[in-house]
Amino acid sequence: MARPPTSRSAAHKAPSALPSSTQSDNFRGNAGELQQQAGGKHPVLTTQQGIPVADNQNSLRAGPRGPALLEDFILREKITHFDHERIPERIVHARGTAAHGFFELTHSLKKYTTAKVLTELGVQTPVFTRFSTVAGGAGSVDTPRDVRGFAVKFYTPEGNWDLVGNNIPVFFIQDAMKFPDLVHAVKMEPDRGFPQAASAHDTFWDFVSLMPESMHMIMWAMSDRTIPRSLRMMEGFGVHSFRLLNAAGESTFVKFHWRPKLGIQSTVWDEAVKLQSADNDFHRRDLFESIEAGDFPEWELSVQLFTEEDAQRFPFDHLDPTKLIPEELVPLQPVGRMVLNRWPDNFFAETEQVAFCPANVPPGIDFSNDPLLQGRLFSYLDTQLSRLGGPNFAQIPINAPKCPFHNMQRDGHMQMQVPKGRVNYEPSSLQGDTPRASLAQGFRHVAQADDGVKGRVRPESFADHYSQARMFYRSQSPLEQAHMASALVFELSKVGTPHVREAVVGHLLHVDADLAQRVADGLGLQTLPPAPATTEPVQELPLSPALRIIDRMKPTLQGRCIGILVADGSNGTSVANLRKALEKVGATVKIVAPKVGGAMLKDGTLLPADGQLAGTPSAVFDAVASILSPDMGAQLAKEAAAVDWFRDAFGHLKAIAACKGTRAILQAGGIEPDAGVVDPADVQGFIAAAQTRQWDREPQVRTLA
Ligand code: HDD
Repeated sequence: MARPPTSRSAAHKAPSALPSSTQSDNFRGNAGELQQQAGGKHPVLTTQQGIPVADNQNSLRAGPRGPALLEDFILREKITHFDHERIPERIVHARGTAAHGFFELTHSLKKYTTAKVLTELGVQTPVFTRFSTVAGGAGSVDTPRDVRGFAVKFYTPEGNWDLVGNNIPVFFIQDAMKFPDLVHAVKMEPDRGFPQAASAHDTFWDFVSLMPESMHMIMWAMSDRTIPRSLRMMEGFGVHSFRLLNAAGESTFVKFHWRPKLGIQSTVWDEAVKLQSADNDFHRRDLFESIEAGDFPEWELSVQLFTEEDAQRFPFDHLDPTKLIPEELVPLQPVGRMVLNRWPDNFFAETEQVAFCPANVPPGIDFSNDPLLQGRLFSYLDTQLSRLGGPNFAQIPINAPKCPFHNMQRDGHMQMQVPKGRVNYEPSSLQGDTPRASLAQGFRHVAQADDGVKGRVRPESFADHYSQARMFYRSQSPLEQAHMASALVFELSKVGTPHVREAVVGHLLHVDADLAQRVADGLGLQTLPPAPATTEPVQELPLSPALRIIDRMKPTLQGRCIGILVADGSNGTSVANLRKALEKVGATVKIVAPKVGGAMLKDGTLLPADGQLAGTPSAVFDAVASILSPDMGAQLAKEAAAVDWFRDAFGHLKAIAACKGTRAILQAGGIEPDAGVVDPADVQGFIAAAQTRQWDREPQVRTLA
């Protein structure tokens, strides 16, 4: 076999692209010429120690075909750094998407708090907001059925305030003592390592069946809230009662609510499932694209304020995090808005390294005795010590306050500051510039008398596990109730252990007998299992229509995306007219074609495509349209991707604007056009239909429990 030349004279010809001063026997095959494409002025590549690097392609070797040398500090440093590029992912909320923005106060809460972020009108407080799924790992998909984290870091002039909430106003458990059990139960099962990012498995439902306090949150988890259409269309909740503290030392309880400007909207379950294959990054991409387009997501911050005396009159204990305060009971008062307007420069440095902690509150905000909150106050700092590698993570730019900060905390791993002077303790008399505590500006705690008997106790006022679960279920529209029943059937059908399935249905009997029956029927149970014993009677609480989603979907195309299918021979004028009309009312339009290079229109112009048909299923759109020649329509009617495009759009209750050429595809998909299927020439009709989902269609396309 012929071997490459090994003689020095043949092998060591320096590449001509190198300046003559760098040509030497030590360099060969430097691919400097490959790097000329970006243009601009490039700084010299260096090691971490600042040593300039001459060759970033070839490791140091004993001869061109010889072994690599240990001496190669450049190679070793590069590989060593790479080997340590990953840090432990969050045990929960590992998959996250974040953006920068600002919070602007519109109504001062001066009467209730001294916190400047809630009292100074018109000031834009910088924020960094991270949304997340809970159960899945960092590389899991965006659209499983799951609670979404909604964590906001306000960089206030009095230090960082982290409002670390969810898109659901209640939680599964009442006491932080149960959090590790809950998380172990919902994450992949420890012996088999699956399922990923899913609650539909035995361990989760086993835990739930033995923890009746989870039943209210289960109703939310099984509702359409956990399959949001977009991060921009989710509500957010601080969940717990917090306290506000005013200058006179008076305290008021507060609950925080975020409401999206685009309104709240969810997907349908089959769509969420298909999105998992269509686009793993569906939510992340949507947020990225909206911010890049200058279409900045916005939320209104509202508060519910109430006193201890008000709380005494509630038919539940507001310190129990499995309870919400219906807005019909304590109205929401809007106080400000949050706008997310800047995508992070670097995912790892910002989105991954950001560290939220519910204990981060500025003076004027304090905690309630909610036992779940009390446990959280400990957990986040603790987890960050190991996740971010030591006690100095607050110095990482994304975590550092944007106001001045000084203290005597010193040293430790990754210390980035170089404190000056002899004094690293307090009190001291040696230096005039050392930080001192300030009674006037410092954090004050609500002066509250607590003199209970020590014990591992649960208050009796936490014993009612079903009344609000019932209220939530019965407040939903019939269709949303059917979605919940179907979600329960889906999840429990993935549970292999019959007694677990039956135990959950037993709990449902306390929530709503009809719901229990529907789920039992869906599971094929021959008889209804017994309801577990309860210590408290289930109360008939007033219903809260504000908890629905379907009725509250905003009739707008803003924030929504329409796909238009075209192919060779499509009528360009029709496409342009439709696109213009849709964009005029705020929709984003994407062109889909059999080839990503685009379609050669009837008039001979090439219309580039945003997506290729086979890789851009209709699940990623809010409504679809098509403008096809009869020939192409007939051809595509034989194409599974095209037939699925329309069949799924129809099944996901989306409006369809289908030209005559498309009818063959609809026929192939067995679609019988209804009021939500219009002609693309009827632009206004299409816009009206696309602003909502075709809810009336649902019973025709799927059997709900
Ligand atoms: Fe938690 C992360 C929200 C209960 C312990 N939690 C985390 C995040 C959110 C929440 C949004 C992700 C923050 C980010 O984007 O980095 N958690 C909640 C809500 C809860 C809740 C709304 C109940 C009302 N959490 C809770 C309890 C405990 C924790 C009871 C422990 C006792 N949570 C953690 C954690 C995490 C976390 C393990 C994982 C990573 C991290 O904190 O930084 O410490």
